[in-house]
Amino acid sequence: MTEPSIFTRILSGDIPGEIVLETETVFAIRDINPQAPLHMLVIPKTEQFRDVTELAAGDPQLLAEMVAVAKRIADEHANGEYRLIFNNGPSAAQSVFHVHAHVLGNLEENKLVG
Ligand code: D5M
Repeated sequence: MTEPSIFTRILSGDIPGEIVLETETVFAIRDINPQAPLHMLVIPKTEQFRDVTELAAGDPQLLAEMVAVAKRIADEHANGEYRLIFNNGPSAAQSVFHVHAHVLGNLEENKLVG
């Protein structure tokens, strides 16, 4: 059996992490290395999808749920506007192969990261 991902370990309470929002199918945490004043990760509870390409093909409804949760985060922690980033593959800076969306907000004008 493969090891649970770092995100699954946070969800199960195996390692510390503040879950800021949770639905039946997804949860959100603050990124440990924030790249913007608001930087959260929206993560499906299942780790069966490595990246958004697999997720979109395998469970588009779950992808839609991730986007809805990203919007809720932006409404609660920013002004409703947000950047949504999926890194796909090691050469595109993906380091955790349990699909997750980066939600960035409260960016200063003309200072967009990445
Ligand atoms: O994004 C993986 C992201 O996961 C990266 O921005 C750091 C974040 N990370 C890693 N470990 C933790 C813990 N323990 N808490 C919160 N955030 C974490 P990627 O797109 O795969 O590069």
